[in-house]
Amino acid sequence: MERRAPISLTVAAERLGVHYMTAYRYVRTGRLPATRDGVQWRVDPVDIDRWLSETPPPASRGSRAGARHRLEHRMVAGDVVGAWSIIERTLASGATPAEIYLELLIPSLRSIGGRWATGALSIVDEHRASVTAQRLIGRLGPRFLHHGRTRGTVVIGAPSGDLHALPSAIMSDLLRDLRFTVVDLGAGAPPGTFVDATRDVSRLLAVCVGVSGGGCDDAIAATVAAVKEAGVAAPVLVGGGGVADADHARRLGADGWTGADARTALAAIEATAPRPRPPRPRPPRPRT
Ligand code: B12
Repeated sequence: MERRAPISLTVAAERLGVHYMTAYRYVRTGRLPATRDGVQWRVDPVDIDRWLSETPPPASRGSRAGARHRLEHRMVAGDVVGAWSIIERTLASGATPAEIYLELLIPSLRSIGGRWATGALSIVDEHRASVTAQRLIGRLGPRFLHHGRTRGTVVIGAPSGDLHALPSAIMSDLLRDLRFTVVDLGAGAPPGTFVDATRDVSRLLAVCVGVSGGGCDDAIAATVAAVKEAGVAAPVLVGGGGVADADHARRLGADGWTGADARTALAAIEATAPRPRPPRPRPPRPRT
């Protein structure tokens, strides 16, 4: 295996998600191996990986943060059964399926992406974690389906060239939970596919193009243009990590920007829909 360069204690603390002084205490008490380089402490990234995989955060054992931490490590290990049991336990302790996505799965995926970007995880780890996430989403999906009339239809997907399918799958479930009908096109959908998906749907509210990384501007612009040229009246919203801000979205021809986060995206999409009808008041019971 390729040897990675030692890292400073500041970087080690960041990766462990603790304050510098806490990491320093781990070193001074011998819990985290480190070597002296002049006045600096140096830590082997392998020891950080070992620590993260073996040590649940002590302050949060049994808590949502602890579950998130354990989930991330089961995902990286490709352990679907272990990962699912963490989700089941969290659901049993009162979490909603939406909270599983917003507080456990999305932060875990983001953390895995960050650790991959800094070299702490390999591309194999990232792929294994993505496939595990896919299976977890498959098991959670049915829990977001509700009976009854929906608020309208949303077409969602990632454009040609973007291989990230998990964001639109997760967003689709969260939208179904909010009582929308969703046509999820997944990753790499060509402009014509977005157009075709808008045909014959009931009460189309929005066409949403989500992009996870940069470099997809041409594909997004082509998708927006194709939907507009087809005469689709519903707004086209773009967002995700690959669209920097509302100005960027406008330059791509879109009607709106969803932000780069699931919560802002849900709010932007919800704003295109009529407000849900409040529950009908029950008629008063006749007095006997
Ligand atoms: C899993 C993953 C992959 C998997 C995807 C597997 C799959 N089936 O989806 C694989 C391994 C294939 C992959 C490939 C690559 N990836 Co990748 N990947 C990730 C990772 C770890 C998780 C993505 C994910 O599902 N996140 C969970 C979702 C739910 O969170 P989210 O991405 O923040 O998405 C939210 C927003 O987009 C938001 N949203 C806001 N508005 C809207 C609107 C709509 C319509 C939608 C749908 C969503 C949305 O909702 C989402 C929910 O919160 C991210 C890390 C990260 N930060 O997320 C990197 C990441 C997105 N990948 C990255 C990179 C660089 C790549 C590669 C270029 C790597 C390479 N050199 O090959 C390729 C690109 C391939 C391509 N052509 O697209 C970078 C992008 C950096 C950038 N800004 O450009 C990230 C951020 C990693 C990093 N930290 O550097 N990747």
